[in-house]
Amino acid sequence: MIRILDSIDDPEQLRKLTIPQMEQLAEEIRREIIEKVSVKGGHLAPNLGVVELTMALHYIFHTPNDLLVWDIGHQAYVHKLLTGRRERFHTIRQFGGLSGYLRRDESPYDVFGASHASTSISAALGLAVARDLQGQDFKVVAIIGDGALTGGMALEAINNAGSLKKNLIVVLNDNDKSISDNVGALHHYLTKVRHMQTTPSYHRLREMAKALIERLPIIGKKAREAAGRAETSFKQFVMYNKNGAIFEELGFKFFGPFDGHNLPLLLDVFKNVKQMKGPVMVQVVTKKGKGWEVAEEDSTKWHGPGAFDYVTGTIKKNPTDPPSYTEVFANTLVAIAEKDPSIIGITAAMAEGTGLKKMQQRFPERYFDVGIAEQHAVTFAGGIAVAGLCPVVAIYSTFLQRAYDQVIHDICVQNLHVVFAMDRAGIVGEDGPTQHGVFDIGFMRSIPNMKLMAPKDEEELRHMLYTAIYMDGPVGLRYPRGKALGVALTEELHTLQIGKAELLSPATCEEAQALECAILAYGSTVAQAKIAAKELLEEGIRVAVVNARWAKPLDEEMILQLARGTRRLVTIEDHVVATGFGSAVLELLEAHDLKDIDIRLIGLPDKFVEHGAPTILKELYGISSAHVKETIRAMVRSEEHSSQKQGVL
Ligand SMILES: Cc1ncc(C[n+]2csc(CCOP(=O)(O)OP(=O)(O)O)c2C)c(N)n1
Repeated sequence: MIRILDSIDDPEQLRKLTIPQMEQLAEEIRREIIEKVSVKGGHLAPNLGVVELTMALHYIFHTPNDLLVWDIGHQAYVHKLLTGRRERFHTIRQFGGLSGYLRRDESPYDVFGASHASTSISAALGLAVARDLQGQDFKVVAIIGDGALTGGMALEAINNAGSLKKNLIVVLNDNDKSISDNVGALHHYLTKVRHMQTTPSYHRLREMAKALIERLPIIGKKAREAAGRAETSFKQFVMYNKNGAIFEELGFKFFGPFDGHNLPLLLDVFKNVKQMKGPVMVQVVTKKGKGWEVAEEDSTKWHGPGAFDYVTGTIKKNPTDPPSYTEVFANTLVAIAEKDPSIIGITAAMAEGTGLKKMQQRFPERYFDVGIAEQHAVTFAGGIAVAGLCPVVAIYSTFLQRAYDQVIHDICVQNLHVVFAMDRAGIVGEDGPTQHGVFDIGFMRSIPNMKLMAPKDEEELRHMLYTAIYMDGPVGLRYPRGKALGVALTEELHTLQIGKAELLSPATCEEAQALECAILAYGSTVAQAKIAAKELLEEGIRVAVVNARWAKPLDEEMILQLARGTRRLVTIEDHVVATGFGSAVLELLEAHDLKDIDIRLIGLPDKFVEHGAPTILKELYGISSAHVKETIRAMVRSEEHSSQKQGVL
């Protein structure tokens, strides 16, 4: 059968379809997304939930002249399929392929890049203000989920938009879920609004709802039919009640909740709100995973699965794989919390991703999901620390960027004991530039009082967490995404000496000093350093390998000894070179006037690293044993060369 989807090269073709054709297209889009995402993984449930919503928006708004600003962009696969990217859709999230989020350089339909939450209303308001200043005439629509609405930025933007009174439409895609269950008072409030449809009080408000219809400038055929039909249809059409008034009080016209899978209804609603003046909010109720039973039943599991079998509905996983760093972190935290009632776990809407779900299950009273609110999470932890308890903020490195001032102003200035467990540090892979955690060493290292460490493997991660919990002041512990190394885990936890590196080979610093070079590796890159050293030995080049453990404080004594002995250092880290661990080593050499040490820093360049498999990206940017080897060979050769030259002279 010929698919309608194959004839949609841009939204203009969508606008020519009849309602039955659009309904068929919705099914084709769902199938396409399930099949293509199954190959390499990606965001599934959020996209299945917005098929009709996306179609209705592109149908009514004249994109790309009218602007759709998606929040996060993880739910923009349907948008991509409808805006000329269908043929490349199978490349999504792969190196050289389509991004898994929005990118202005990918399509004129991607109005504002995203992937971190809660930015859409701010960006849309900026676009609306600029439109008016420049005397232009187009619509601006922000589409934000109920999860993203818990982020402070979204509320700041609503506050601003409600008073600026610009023409701006905010579509609230309310599926009752963040990645896990949504949280917070605002969430409870929206739940109440949704449930009003089915409560007796609804009937008392029916008259009020009718009055609302009068406020709509166009009553479309479908809307009129819906309004005129039996009460159940009416309920589906439009609802206005005192609960929704919170947004009205803030200066928005509020409409909803509407069934987000009823295409004719959505078309009528958007046709109406398109005509309106001032800020408008439309609450659309959707189901995450809609149309695929397994994903509807457990949308958290299917939020962003890895590769899966779409026939059986099972996620592919190798049972012999070692645990992830996240799992080891979470198990260790719970084990420590078993004995220590002062431990508090805090997450900003990433209970599954950070492993803190385990804390929630074991110690619900000592676990806090604060919503997508990283800034609040950090200062909230500060309050807990002042009271003498031990908050552990488990957070992705990239999302900690959001809370930089809080880390400085609320935690470090006061030297509070807060543990930052920075998951997904380094190159994360397929989620790309906005999600790589490659700036954290730099932005944390530069803050007074902060201490920083990174483990070489999962066993060391456990002892580092223990160390972080039982030391003073602010401390950050970074560890990578994905599978750990599979090393054996010991029973007992112990603290590590603060600022002390581990010399992995040779056995003593004196022996190391006599070698040709020392590799100082931070965190997960120790593995590459070890391989490089072993292979160089086969070539007759003998190098020392140091597991640096600490980026702050550095093991100054060991690094200076090795520098003075070998005269050659190579640093390696899964982080940008600028401001990173290697830069810290350079600063140390400079401070001790060691200007003639041959030192090379291996890390990421001054550019945003694209998306793709971590192995591809690491190879490309030289975070690899091969690059360490090449670098050291070149150092040794260039010196041999220059000493030969000196001999000739
Ligand atoms: C600042 C920030 N913190 C955390 C995340 C991780 N994250 C990605 S999607 C998501 C849930 C978003 O929920 P919602 O906005 O309701 O969209 P839905 O997936 O339910 O459609 C979270 C927490 C993020 N993208 N940005």
